Amino acid sequence: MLRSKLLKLLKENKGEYISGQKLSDQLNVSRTAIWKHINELKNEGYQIEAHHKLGYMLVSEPDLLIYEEVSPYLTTNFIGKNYIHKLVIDSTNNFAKEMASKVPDGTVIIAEEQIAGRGRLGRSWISQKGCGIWMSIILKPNIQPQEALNLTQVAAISVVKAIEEVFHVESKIKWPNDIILNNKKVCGILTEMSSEIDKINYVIIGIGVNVNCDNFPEELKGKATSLYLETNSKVDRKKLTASILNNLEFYYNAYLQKGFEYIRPICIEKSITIGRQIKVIANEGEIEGKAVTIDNNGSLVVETKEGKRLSIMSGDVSVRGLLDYV
Ligand code: BT5
Repeated sequence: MLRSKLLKLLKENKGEYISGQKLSDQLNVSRTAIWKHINELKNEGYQIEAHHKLGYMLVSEPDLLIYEEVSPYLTTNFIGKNYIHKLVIDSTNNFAKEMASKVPDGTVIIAEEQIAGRGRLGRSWISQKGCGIWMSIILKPNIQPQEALNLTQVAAISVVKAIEEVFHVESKIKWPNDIILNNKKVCGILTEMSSEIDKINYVIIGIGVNVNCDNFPEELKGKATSLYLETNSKVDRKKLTASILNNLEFYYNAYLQKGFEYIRPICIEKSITIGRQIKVIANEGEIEGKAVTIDNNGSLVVETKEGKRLSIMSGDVSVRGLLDYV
């Protein structure tokens, strides 16, 4: 990949000129080819100064989640090796669905803006331009379809760990798919799959993180937040994207090799739901009670007023004292 190699050289010499001749010698291509690629990079937002004698100097990189910007922080073996970046898309989960059968395990689709970002049950997900991480990861695990719900938990702990690693702030998981920071939602996860009765074709994990967003529509005020709003400083989306993917590969492998028991203690430790009074809208109807634990299958165990213990595989949970349940 000439482009990546050229960018690497420019980055290594950031703030200094590197001659066109040196670039063409090192990359073994003509100076015209270098010039063409430099122009392409400029069009993408790289600020590159060109001097007829001194050559080219990289001044700044664009704030885009393109592969060349995220990959220096990636330590994965398969997640993100195939990486598709879009400036605008309807929904990365929709695009992932169209691509899933044709692309390798671990493919990442990421967009700067979604115009029809989706939540669960047909709800919408606000995904403003350039301020968040809107991405979908295609996985092809050899597990039973009913176990795929565990992957939402795998993704949730990966996001929590990544936020901790990069920004040293502790977020919590509102079972099963929300990440909460200071009592507001900073990230949502949408897991979708295609399967036969006993075999998964693919799972799509859609992750939306509000990173540098500084305003939300009226209906989300008081409910949604961003890392920027909570930490008061603009945050590096590239590092966070890579860290989420690094953690995801780690916990996904651990889950596949050691089972849900391995990640269960982390899900419990990071849960904001357990120990609190909750309301769940589940297949079984509306259930009210205290969230007691997460069991070995990843289900939420709820104890009702009558002292009955119920295991819930999936559902919409409101936690008393949090967001809209008071
Ligand atoms: C979710 O659904 O939280 C899943 C969100 C998944 C988004 C990612 S982005 C990449 C990928 N591509 C997609 O199209 N989707 C995934 P749910 O639990 O149903 O929550 C949806 C609710 O969250 C909405 O009804 C709003 O109340 C609220 N909401 C919408 N946008 C938000 C935002 N940016 N931040 C916080 N809350 C939001």
